[in-house]
Amino acid sequence: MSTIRFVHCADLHLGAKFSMLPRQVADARRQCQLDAFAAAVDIALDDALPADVFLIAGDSFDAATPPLRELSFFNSQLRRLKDNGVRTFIIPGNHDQYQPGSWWDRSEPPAEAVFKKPGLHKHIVAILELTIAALPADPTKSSVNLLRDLELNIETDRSILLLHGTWLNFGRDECDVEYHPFSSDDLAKLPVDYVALGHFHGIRDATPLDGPTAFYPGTPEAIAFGTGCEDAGCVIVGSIAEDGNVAVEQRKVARGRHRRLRIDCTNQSPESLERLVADDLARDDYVLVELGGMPCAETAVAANELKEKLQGMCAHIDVTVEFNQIGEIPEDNVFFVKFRDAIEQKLVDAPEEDKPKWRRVLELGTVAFLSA
Ligand SMILES: [Mn+2]
Repeated sequence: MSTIRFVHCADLHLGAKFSMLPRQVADARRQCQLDAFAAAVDIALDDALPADVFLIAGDSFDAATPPLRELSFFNSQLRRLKDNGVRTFIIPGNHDQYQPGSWWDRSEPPAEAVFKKPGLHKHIVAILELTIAALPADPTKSSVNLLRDLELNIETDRSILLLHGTWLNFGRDECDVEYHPFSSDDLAKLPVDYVALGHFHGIRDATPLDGPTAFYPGTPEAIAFGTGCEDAGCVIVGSIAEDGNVAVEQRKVARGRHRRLRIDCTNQSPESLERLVADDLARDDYVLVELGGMPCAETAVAANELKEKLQGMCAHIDVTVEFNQIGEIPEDNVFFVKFRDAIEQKLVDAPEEDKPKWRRVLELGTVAFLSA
């Protein structure tokens, strides 16, 4: 008996729409998804440490009917694994859920096993003394905790469970859809060595205090801004030793990084605002900047030019501007207009070190006018 090596990925969401991005950028992101999946397969085929099994814990595709390009790419990567002796195990998720007659029935991915239908499945790989157990989702009963009354008997020395669902102890559902929820206590009771989870889009260690190692790898390539996607871009590479000892590490496969920056512009100068966004900007970043607060006039102008200024520094940047009230004082309020024009003139004339003070005067004065 030798050490078992595995690669665990989930939530590939191949063919995602990326509807928040312009069409060309969305196309490029879909290509990045395919590249990230191929990178995960490359890791499994690593000459020095090839994997024995490749696990996909749900949501291989973004939709129940995947686009043909994605479907054939997916199958070609599974073929690479199979041709090199790596056994692939797949469960559907809530996005690519199984229905009789769906593509899961029409397309036969070249995997060792696709666990499609609801219920407990067990697949023994005798040569590895390994059981792969799976609890594919039941779309008609997605609020049911599949672990609560589970009777799982394992007859081999080593075992892995595949499950797509919401880990309740994380505090919130990162995917907005609570799906086959379970708790850390449920995980702790499982008689397996490793739980290969899917559904959350960031990498999460769900290992209970006393129980099997359990991980969400997150999406290999981020598909949205927020909802865990800041921590996306990885797969889990792990091993189960002869004594059942499990070791895992995360491996980056993503090319791009999705980042959402929320900035209160109230006390920012144009320069400090630009620095806040630009400082840690990388070529392959997809960035959504949400500007709020109540900036001075100079910063408000700079905010509107931010996108143009920074778009060459990253793959894509979008800036939304939602400032409080400042524009809502009517221009026919002559006292306010006089005050504002006078302070803005001060801002132009004042030496650099005095400008923050005048910005503050403008802010406070505006607030005073607003509440008058
Ligand atoms: Mn999901």
